Amino acid sequence: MHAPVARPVTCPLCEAMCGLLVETDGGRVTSIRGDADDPFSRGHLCPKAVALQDLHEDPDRLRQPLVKRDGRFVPVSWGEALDVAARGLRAVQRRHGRDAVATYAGNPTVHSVGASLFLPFLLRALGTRNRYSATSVDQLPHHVAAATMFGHPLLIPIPDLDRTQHLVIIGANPLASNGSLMTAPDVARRLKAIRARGGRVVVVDPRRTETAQAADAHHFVRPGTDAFLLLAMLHVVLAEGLERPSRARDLAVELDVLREVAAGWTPERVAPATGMSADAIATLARDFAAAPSAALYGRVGVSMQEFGAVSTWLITALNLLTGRLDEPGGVMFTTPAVDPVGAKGGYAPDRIGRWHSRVRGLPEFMGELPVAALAEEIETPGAGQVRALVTHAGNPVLSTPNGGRLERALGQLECMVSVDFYLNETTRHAHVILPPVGPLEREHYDVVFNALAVRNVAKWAPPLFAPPAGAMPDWQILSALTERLQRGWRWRAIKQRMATRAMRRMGVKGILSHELAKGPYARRTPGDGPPLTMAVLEAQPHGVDLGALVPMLPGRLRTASGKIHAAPAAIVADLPRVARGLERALDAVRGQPPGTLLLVGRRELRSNNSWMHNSARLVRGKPRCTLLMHPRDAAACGVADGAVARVTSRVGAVEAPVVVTDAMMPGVVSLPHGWGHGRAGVQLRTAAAVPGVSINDLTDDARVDALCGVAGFSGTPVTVARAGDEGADGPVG
Ligand SMILES: Nc1nc2c(c(=O)[nH]1)N[C@H]1C(S)=C(S)[C@@H](COP(=O)(O)OP(=O)(O)OC[C@H]3O[C@@H](n4cnc5c(=O)[nH]c(N)nc54)[C@H](O)[C@@H]3O)O[C@H]1N2
Ligand SMILES: Nc1nc2c(c(=O)[nH]1)N[C@H]1C(S)=C(S)[C@@H](COP(=O)(O)OP(=O)(O)OC[C@H]3O[C@@H](n4cnc5c(=O)[nH]c(N)nc54)[C@H](O)[C@@H]3O)O[C@H]1N2
Ligand code: SF4
Ligand SMILES: [Mo]
Repeated sequence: MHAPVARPVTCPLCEAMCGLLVETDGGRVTSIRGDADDPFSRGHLCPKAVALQDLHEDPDRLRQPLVKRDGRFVPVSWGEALDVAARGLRAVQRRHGRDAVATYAGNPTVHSVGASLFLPFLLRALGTRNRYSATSVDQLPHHVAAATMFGHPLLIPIPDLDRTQHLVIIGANPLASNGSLMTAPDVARRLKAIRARGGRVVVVDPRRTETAQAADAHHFVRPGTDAFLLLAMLHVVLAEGLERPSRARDLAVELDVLREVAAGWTPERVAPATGMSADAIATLARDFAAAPSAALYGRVGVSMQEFGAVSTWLITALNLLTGRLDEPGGVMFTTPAVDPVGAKGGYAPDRIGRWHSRVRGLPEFMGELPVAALAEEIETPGAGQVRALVTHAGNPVLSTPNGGRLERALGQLECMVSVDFYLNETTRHAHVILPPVGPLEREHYDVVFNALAVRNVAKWAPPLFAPPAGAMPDWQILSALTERLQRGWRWRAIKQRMATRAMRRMGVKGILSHELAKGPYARRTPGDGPPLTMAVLEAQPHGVDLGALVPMLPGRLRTASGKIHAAPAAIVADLPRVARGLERALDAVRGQPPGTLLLVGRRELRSNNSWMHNSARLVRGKPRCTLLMHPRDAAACGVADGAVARVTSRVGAVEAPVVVTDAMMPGVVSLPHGWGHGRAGVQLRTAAAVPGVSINDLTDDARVDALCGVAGFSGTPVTVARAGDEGADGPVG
């Protein structure tokens, strides 16, 4: 008989890193609860945590590699699957050149320590410039601002949530998302604590979100106009002398450029475009600047838009000018035990566009191209055309703009290899699917999210379950594929091959031990605690608290100048485009074509991008893939609450049930992303029964931030009508 045992693990689903206690009996999960002994999450968990059991047990989760033969997937051995994959990719590269193979890395890659350590080797072995990832439908602008201002794309300042007295949240809904670029388990408690200590929380969002309802104040803002709003806030701060001296400010150059930039951007000028009154804008800036401590925080609502990079930069510039950067209660840099920033200058330079996409000329950043360009790179003939694709932990058919077009393009690939444990909307187009073990069958350490957390912490968890015989974690699949691709390389590539082998021999734990020894806690003095080693982490399985964030400047800067660039030239050069954008936005509010509404996305607590809808307990209840509309707009479009609406954009149309609510800003509608599981050939039985539609059958791949190429999801123009009222034009998602 087995006695049940409860072991601490970390939830890998979102950025919050909640500690969980998972009780198992034999090979089965018997319960999942919050780990009260985790020093960071202190017992918190959300409804998704228990769904880890469903994921573990899911009969639809792939456990054996699949190869497509005559249009049907057949299970094969690992050796055969890896051989077929490597042969297919090498054949395409031999015939058409290295860039003919594209790669796409999805979001769970960064939640898997093994994958994040070993994917780079595969990318190097492929040596293609057609590298894509979820970054360009997400946080790319944050990396652009961090790299150009501080010298490294991962030097993203994090709100010091537990000490701030004033938090302004622009385009984020942490009560649903559990926080992003702000790892903070139990964000609801932490926001409540701000108010309990006399501080304020202010939300700027085109929807009165869960977070807005729990805040002191909420302002509706017209989607895509945050850059105008932030420029006006900068104007107010400078015109009214609300700057504050600080150590960070003493390290900054180009402050005079900020002054030039802000001239003319008065609240009165931008107010009609943003939908906020000039008074409200000025008050927002004044209150922020006057608070004893404050953090201005923006997330996907401001980064996934046409002025994403400018908006993200302005947020940091405002924090800098008002003395909030690198100060307790403001926005601060982390000191992670395993440091992805590294000792020297950036692993990626601060330049944007060292090369460009072939068809549209979109810029490279950090070695990647914007995924909005992937479909056209596959479709457009000529030298350099993409003819093969490797996806890792990604579902771009549902998560990238105009996913329908990408989906059609995938059908035309000569070879597609997916490392993924579901046969879903994307992987069904693959020729080979290589399924890794599930999250409870692999080790866990958050290399990425510890570098983005509101507190310095570290935690290691060995695999909860031994992987089934023959099964492999991501890192073993990736290194096995890499080694096959390296076979037959000439002597000049020997070094790379040796490096891959050496890393593979070290394994994930060995690499982490090595990195810990190079990290900031390796030589702690006894007063601060023992030097942080793997042995210490193993002895403290609930996690090790390394303290609140501490001021890190100037030591943390990685710019060549050793200074903070308050107004990086590459970003400032984009301001004329922003000015034109304002004129366009002003024209639009004056004479918007009747019936045009602006579409935004949303998340809710029981979702996790596109891939957890196969858990019955997470999809139970009322339909959640609904179109939220203001009563005025619903009336104007002739749709009633509960009716099915047809939503049409330049690129497609979908039908979704309507929820009429004054939580929406008039003129704006909201659909969640990650749905659309009704496609044939998808092996997601639970999800397929509540399929919803994909917002990305409406979003437009032509709408990107021209500066960095991030998808411009926010504010996609759409029309809405009662389903069945219009002629049958365009595809239905
Ligand atoms: N439950 C759940 N949690 C998740 C995820 C999930 O899918 N489900 N996904 C995870 C991932 S990958 C990420 S990146 C994070 C994202 O975390 P968040 O950034 O908090 O994401 P959202 O909850 O989508 O909040 C974005 C908000 O921006 C608003 N918005 C849209 N357009 C605009 C605009 O133009 N301006 C402004 N000011 N606001 C706008 C939307 O109305 C929405 O309320 O969440 C993570 N956590
Ligand atoms: N319109 C609109 N579009 C959006 C967003 C939005 O707010 N609005 N949000 C964007 C954001 S922030 C993000 S991050 C992207 C996400 O976009 P993607 O990263 O492309 O997609 P996910 O939905 O995260 O799908 C993850 C895939 O990884 C697989 N998987 C899960 N765990 C593992 C693992 O450990 N190993 C491997 N190999 N596979 C695994 C799942 O089966 C699934 O196929 O979507 C973006 N798209
Ligand atoms: S908030 Fe939920 S999904 Fe995110 S880490 Fe915690 S338990 Fe997991
Ligand atoms: Mo994301």
